[in-house]
Amino acid sequence: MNFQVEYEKLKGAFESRLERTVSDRVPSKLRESMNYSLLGGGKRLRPILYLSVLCSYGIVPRESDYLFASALECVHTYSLIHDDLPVMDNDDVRRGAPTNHKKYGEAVALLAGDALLTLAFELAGKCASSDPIYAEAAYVLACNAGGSGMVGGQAMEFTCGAYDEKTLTDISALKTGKLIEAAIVCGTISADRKENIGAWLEFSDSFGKAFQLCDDILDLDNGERSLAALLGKSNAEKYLCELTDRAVAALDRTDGNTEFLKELTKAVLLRATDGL
Ligand code: GRG
Repeated sequence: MNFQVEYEKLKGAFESRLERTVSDRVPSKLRESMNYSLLGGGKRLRPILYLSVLCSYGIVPRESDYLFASALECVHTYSLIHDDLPVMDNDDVRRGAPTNHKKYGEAVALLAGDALLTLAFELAGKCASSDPIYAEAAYVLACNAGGSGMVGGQAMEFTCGAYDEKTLTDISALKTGKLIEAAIVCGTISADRKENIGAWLEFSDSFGKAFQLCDDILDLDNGERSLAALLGKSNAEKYLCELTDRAVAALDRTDGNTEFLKELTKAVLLRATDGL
């Protein structure tokens, strides 16, 4: 298996569907703003994790799986647009280009985020109406994205006051970890392999922690509060390698063919040193 070839193939198959996700009925400025962020690059990590869980059990993703994968990417994209707004992180650049509000203004960017979040559940609902197995996946996505998941983590970051190791770990488990967990758990549900959920949750726990740590290490020069800054670069890198090993070991317990996921895990998590 050539990892890079397989990754580009899966990403390409996903993106060709994603291009058709935002309806022509959406008013043109709003549609442009939604597509600007939705189709403006990114690793497509959460959809690829979801689809790879299915593939690990020899399942060829159905059109409804691409729809569900798009729902995950819509939630991720909305979170980035809102996170960049002046009232949150106030960032001007994302993925090397102006942030959504810099290009379209704050009102349109806010609404593009709202519309993408709503679209995610329109897509998940469409999947559930074609096959009831997706109803549970939609429920998991909602739980992990909302106040007790990703949004809750973002809220904690703004309100917690103290930034010790435990608090930073708790914030990242929600803010970053919960959407990654949703991708993996929803893949397990759609594959009808809930008997393997324990191993997938272990994978997701280590992957989520390592993903945030890797992002922190890449961001160390920006002087932001983070676990990597607290641990120091070399300890953070050591811990990142440990978490990556744990994630890869968990994949061996899933009862699937996880060669691709192992390569993906190493490429994504060790990009602080290697690059993807
Ligand atoms: C609900 C407003 C709101 C925010 C939720 C996810 C989030 C919290 C904020 C986004 C900012 C951020 C840096 C989160 C940490 C997780 C992370 C590294 C996100 C970037 O994800 P990638 O690397 O992005 O998958 P690409 O560009 O590849 O899609």
